[in-house]
Amino acid sequence: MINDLREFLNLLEAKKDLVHISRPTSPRFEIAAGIRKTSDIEGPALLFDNVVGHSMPVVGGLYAVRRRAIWGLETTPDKIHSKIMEGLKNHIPPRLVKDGPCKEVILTGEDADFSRLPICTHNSKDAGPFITIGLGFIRHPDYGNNVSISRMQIYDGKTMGCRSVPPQHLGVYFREFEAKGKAMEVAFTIGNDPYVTLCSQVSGSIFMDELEIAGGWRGEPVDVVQCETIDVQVPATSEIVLEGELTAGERRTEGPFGEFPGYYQAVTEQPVFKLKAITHRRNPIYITALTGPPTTDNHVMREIVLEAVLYDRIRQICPTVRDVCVTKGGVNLHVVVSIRPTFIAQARDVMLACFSTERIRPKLVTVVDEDIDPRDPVMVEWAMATRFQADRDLMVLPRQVGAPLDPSTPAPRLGAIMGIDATRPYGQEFPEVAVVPGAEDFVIPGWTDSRR
Ligand SMILES: Cc1cc2nc3c(=O)[nH]c(=O)nc-3n(C[C@H](O)[C@H](O)[C@H](O)COP(=O)(O)O)c2cc1C
Ligand SMILES: [Mn+2]
Repeated sequence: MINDLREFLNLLEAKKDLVHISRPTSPRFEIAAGIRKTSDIEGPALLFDNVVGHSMPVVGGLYAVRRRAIWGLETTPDKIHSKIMEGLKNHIPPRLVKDGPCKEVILTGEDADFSRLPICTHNSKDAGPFITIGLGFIRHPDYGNNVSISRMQIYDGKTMGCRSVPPQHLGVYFREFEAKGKAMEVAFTIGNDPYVTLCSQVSGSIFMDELEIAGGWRGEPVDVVQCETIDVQVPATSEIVLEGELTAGERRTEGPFGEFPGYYQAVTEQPVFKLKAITHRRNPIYITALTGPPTTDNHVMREIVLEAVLYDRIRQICPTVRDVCVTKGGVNLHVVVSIRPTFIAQARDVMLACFSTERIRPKLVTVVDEDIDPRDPVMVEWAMATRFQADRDLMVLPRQVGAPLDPSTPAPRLGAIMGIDATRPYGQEFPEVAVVPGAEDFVIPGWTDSRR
């Protein structure tokens, strides 16, 4: 069982999927450049051991490829959907323990300062350094605990901007505190095990505590400790914990920042986080993640959870679903579903199921037959080219709730959604696929097949 970030890094080291960068590397653009490069070539995770101006190492690109997210949850590609659903259905609440490694060093007062951390600047026009993979822990008297990632822009040693926009839960909680004139206590953890990290990507009911899902994935509770200065609990093995609060009635300019659709997000006014304490492990490891054009950590972390949630929903109306793929280029907005249709227009049913899944708004759902691997873009395109007719098989629903930050929409979150039925016409004669016998098993001496 992977219990913290360090154990995950050790596992990757053993799998030769972690490379140390030991020359001096700047947190301004240079670390991000390394992450961009390794993300583009599906390369290893990077551990920057020698960060200019800091003694803390920085890990980057940890979730930039699917294989590492799957290893992180200690499962395999064919079991990933069921593994994720197991946790979503069998919640195990966290266990409060007295002490944990994240309390080995406690910094308060003047010692609590963001300048101690190697916070990175990523894209050339970003407003400055951003914490990009901090897990926000909050609690609400009625809704309970919540875990989610929000990026944060550093203003100075004690303050940062926190992008929080409803229906995202952090934004909803905060506005309720603010309406009562109260600050909202928040702890951001940096550097967690993959279970805790990925549970932050489940967007379900506001009453759900995402840490219970991490417990479900683990098969045992996540140990949490009470924070020093606020009434919030955080995973005991976190590398770094930032304790503080979002102040009521205060906003500050946040952005620009290169966002998940791949473009700079417009500057907006966002709530302000005031730092009260930093606690960390001895020799802590800082982590940063990239967001921007596909594929980045941000896309992979979300895709893994979205696929499982969609798969489970589709399976209820179409038990003959084979697989669901949130595609690589689609910035989490394009979905391909492979099914064996059992009645007419079932592909359209599948599209509607995807479009009506809670808080998930694909922009395009393509449905293909069971013989098409939805993870193979060539075969998906082949199905579209040969089994789909636009006048008959295209479904366009205008003016729906669109994706946040999609720059092509006429108004924020308002957009058209589209379904493509690339399954063979149901119940009609259709030409048979041409097959060469024996090709799968044919060995070409000295040549390994890299395509599949
Ligand atoms: C690396 C990374 C960065 C993210 N940054 C943000 C962000 O700045 N703002 C935001 O609303 N969501 C962000 N997200 C997505 C949310 O964490 C995600 O939608 C989460 O499920 C929301 O949790 P909630 O349902 O409790 O609101 C990010 C996700 C990842 C993987
Ligand atoms: Mn939530």
